Formats: sequence, structure tokens, C-alpha cells
Amino acid sequence: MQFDKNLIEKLKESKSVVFFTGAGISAESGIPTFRGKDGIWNKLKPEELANFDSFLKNPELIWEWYSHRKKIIHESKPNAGHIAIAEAQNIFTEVTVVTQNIDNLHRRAGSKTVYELHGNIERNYCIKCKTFYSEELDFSKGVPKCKCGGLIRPDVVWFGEYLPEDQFDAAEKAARTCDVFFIVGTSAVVYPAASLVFIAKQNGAYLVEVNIEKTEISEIVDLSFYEPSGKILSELMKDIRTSQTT
Ligand code: BV8
Ligand code: ZN
Repeated sequence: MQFDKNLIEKLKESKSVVFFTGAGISAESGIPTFRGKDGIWNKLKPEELANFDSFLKNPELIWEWYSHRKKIIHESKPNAGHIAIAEAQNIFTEVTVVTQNIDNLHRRAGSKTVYELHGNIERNYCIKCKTFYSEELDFSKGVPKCKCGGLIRPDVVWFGEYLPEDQFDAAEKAARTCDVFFIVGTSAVVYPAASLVFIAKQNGAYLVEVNIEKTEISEIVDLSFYEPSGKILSELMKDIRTSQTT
């Protein structure tokens, strides 16, 4: 794929680059997106499942759902998109990953600076005493309980819950100070995560969207690629590398 020369020039002179990602970057790893045609939400409403009240009402059902997703995630591996973003660390001075995904695939691909706005499915904590659990949980006696008797829940952000302040503040700083802000595989409908796109725009970042279709923010970006992120990102990093050597 021949990339527009200005983009390559722009990227070559860029110091700080942010990759803001959603479920679409993990689609090529076999993890269903939320709103895609085979999206997990199609069968279930996000509000119904990813919220605290549903968990209290029916923890079995919610754990069944997260255990199902955890199994898929454990059987999957980072794809060319995750790997290209990890490789970008050897091209740009500062690379920051801001993800809405709870699947841990950016870290597994080797990305060092990863801000998880909506948590991580590998971590869990007790809703009563907040003790953290990262080992495999024991479901032999039903939903996992803490030694204090409290219910254990996945350390993910549910609708109506605040995002982890440290992660969001760091993500906001990166969006405000970066040269190029990539928006990869997200429908950009969930807030306050999607507000980072506007913060980057307001602070003069060059916005590049990578998605297989138009989204809510396509109107405000500087450049869009409507192809799978695995293909676009790996070819783009290759192109920048070669242009650096020639
Ligand atoms: C909160 C973790 C404060 C759990 C998730 C302002 C306006 C409107 C609504 C609100 C607002 N502010 C707050 C709200 C409410 C709500 C919200 O945004 N609702 C939406 C639905 C309108 N936000 C909240 O509740 C947030 N908390 O605001 O707290 C507060 C507190 C008290 C009272 C009031 C407010 C918390 C939101 C976080 C929820 N948790 N995940 C879990 O995962 O189980 S959100 C979850 O859904 C994901 O993390 C992600 O954020 C979102 C899914 O979006 P995407 O990742 O983009 O996935 P999607 O399937 O939609 O799109 C995939 C894209 O990829 C598509 O565009 C597709 O074309 C593309 N694609 C597919 N294949 C490829 C590809 N692209 C490239 N290559 C491919 N191969
Ligand atoms: Zn406890």
C-alpha cells in the first residue's frame, strides 16, 4: 500500500504518538466486537449486563458472561495491529496506548505504556473490602467469594461507573500533548473515553482514523483508512521504517 507522502513526512517528524483503540483492533484476534454484526451486544444489551445492579441481582449470569469472554481472550493472541503498535515504540520517541479494551492484548504484544480506561479482565476485586485477586478464581462453590464473604467482581468499568482516575488523567494528558492521535477500531460512542478524540483535536494533534467503516468521529479526523487495522498499521510502520533508512 502506497501511503500519502505528507503522512509519512508528518510521522517521521513526530515525537509523541497516541493510539486510542477499541474492540475493532482485537477483531482480527477472533474477539467479537460489541456492536459489529457478530457483536456480543447484539444478543445482550450493554446496560443489562455491564452494570453493578445486574451483578448484584444475578452474579452467576454476569460471571458466566465474563468467564466466556475470558476463555475467548485466553485462546486468542495479539494480531498484526497490536504488534505494529508495539513496534511503533522503536520508531517514535514517545508512544502511548489508550485502550477501551479489557483483553490485555496490547501488553501481550509488548506495548509498555498502556492506559486501560475500562479496566482489565485479568484482575478482580472484592466489592466489600476491595481486596484484589489476580489469580484464577475458584468457581467450585458458585460465584467466587472473598475471605471476608464479599462477592468478587472483575476489575472492569461498568456503565454508570467512573473510570479509573489515574488512567483517564494520564490518557487525557497524552491526548493534549501528542503530535499524532490514531483512532483505531472504535465506534467512539462510549463516554468519557470518546471525548479524548476531541481533546486531541482541540490541542492541534493530527488525527488519523483506522476503521473498516465510518464512525461518529470520521468528520473531524485529518485522515481515514477504511481497512482492517492489522493490515494498515503493519504496512504503515514498515513504510516509515524504510523511509527512515533511505
Ligand atoms: C460514566 C468495560 C460517570 C466492560 C465498557 C455522554 C453522552 C452519552 C452517554 C454518556 C455520556 N457520559 C456517560 C454516558 C453513559 C455511558 C455511555 O457512554 N453510554 C453510551 C452507550 C452512550 N458511559 C458510562 O456509563 C461510563 N461511565 O460515564 O461514569 C457517571 C457516573 C454515574 C452516573 C452517570 C455518569 C462508563 C463507560 C464504560 C463501560 N464499560 N467496557 C466490558 O467490556 O464488559 S464500554 C465497552 O463498550 C468497551 O470498553 C468500549 O468502550 C465500548 C465498545 O466500543 P468499541 O470498543 O468502539 O466497540 P464497538 O463494537 O462499538 O466498535 C468496534 C469498531 O471497530 C466499529 O467501528 C467497527 O467498524 C470497527 N472494526 C471492526 N473490525 C475492525 C474494525 N476496525 C479496524 N479493523 C478491524 N478489523
Ligand atoms: Zn472482601
